[in-house]
Amino acid sequence: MSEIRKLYEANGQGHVFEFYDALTDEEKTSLEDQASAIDLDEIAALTATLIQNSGYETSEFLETVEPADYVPLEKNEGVDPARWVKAQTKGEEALRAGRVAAFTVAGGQGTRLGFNGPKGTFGVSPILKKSLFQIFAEKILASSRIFGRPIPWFIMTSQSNHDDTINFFEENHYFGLSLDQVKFFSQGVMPAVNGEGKILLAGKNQIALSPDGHGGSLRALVRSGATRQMEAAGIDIISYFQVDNPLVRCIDPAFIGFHLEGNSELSSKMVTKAYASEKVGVFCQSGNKTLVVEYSDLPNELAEATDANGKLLYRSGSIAIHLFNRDFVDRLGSGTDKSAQLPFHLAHKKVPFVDSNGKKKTPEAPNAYKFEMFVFDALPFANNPVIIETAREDDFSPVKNAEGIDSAQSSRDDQLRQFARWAASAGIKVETNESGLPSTAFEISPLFGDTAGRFASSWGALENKPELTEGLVLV
Ligand code: UD2
Repeated sequence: MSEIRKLYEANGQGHVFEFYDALTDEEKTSLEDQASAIDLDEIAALTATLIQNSGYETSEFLETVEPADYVPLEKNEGVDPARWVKAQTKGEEALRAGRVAAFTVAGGQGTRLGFNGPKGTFGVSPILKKSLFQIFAEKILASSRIFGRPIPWFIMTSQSNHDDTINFFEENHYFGLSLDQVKFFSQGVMPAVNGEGKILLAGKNQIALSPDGHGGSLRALVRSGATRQMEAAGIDIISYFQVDNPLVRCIDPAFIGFHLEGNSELSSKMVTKAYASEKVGVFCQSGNKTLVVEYSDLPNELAEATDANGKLLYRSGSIAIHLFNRDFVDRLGSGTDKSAQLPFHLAHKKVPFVDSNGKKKTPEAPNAYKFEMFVFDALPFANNPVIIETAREDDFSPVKNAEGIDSAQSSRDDQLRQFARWAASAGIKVETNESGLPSTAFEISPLFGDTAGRFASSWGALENKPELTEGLVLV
């Protein structure tokens, strides 16, 4: 019996090799490789703490929790605009010095959207239906041109969408980026287990594996060699964003400036929550630690509490836009510092499996537990975390659902509203409804202008200014 099989037997997971003897040599090797990559002690510990003790411990800090501090937006009353100008300048310097890389987590399965393919390939722009990846690529290209340095872009995929993602970039010639500017790596996996902690088989030679959450990106950045490549290129700041948000400013100089000024290891953007029950995590403070409390963990009385001005007290919504210091990613992602490990969270899901007779079963109710890490759980380990406010309309309109809130439609409308604001501020007459939605649908490429100011200067430089007609695309 192979060593790995013995280890599984000794750990009460021998059933993983139940069909082993009937497998081909190739299948045997594949199963052994999958099995070797799993840390059985970790699975046993997670089963004992998370499944059998039912619960991720949030109650302790809730006794001492307070809203986290943040830098309010420049336009808010009482804010010194010079602070923002200084941050902008500092961030621009860092960009000109080539210290920043863009990083997208794109390993999620996108089940809620019901789209069959890597989510980044989903078309979202109003007229051209540009994919999320193309929009990010053009924003990164625009920043690269402005700051005179090709900004590297790291993309984390998962095993199931890795090849399709790379093929998409190849077919589209990297959207104008150079081939060596875009780097892909796949995130880690965790096995699904049943209520007793037994690892499930997805096939006779296949363990039921799923991505280890966006928090797995820290490990994956280190394991893939990405942080070493960054170090070699002189990059010490990683601009992190999710694949689902076409409005995100992939590279934001002022944010970078605040991060540097605060000597922060991990900085985050917040938006004021639209309403108490909005499904975003909330930035909180507990003692000297900053953390994000997921909406599902925030008790109603805290979610609904208001301050003296009637504003939500816990209003700092996390929109999953962060800046990481490369050193900090190395510290957490390498796993060498045992006191700084991201916790796993539990998801109870329907996972198809092979039963002990070798029959494939598709469960109708959740039958399995998956383990995922969340990237914002790195916050309590970070020195001097900085949180800045951002205008939702300039940074956040994710595509998560097939319809309704956070759908392709709502995100398209938000993109149109942004284009209309930029056009209006450049002196173009744009007819809008009371929500700011233009009556004429048009599109602005990030390469024409990626901010109101740069749009205005490109527009000003046009010799023959086109009419703002339905379907106009400014490239
Ligand atoms: C996330 C946050 C929520 C809020 C919101 C903003 C969590 C638990 N909640 O909600 O607080 O900030 O985003 O949009 O994160 N991904 C991977 N690998 C994985 C899992 C996810 O790369 O294993 C990526 C995925 O491709 C996507 C992002 O992480 O880009 C977010 O994942 P999600 O859709 O599961 O997060 P969501 O909407 O529940």
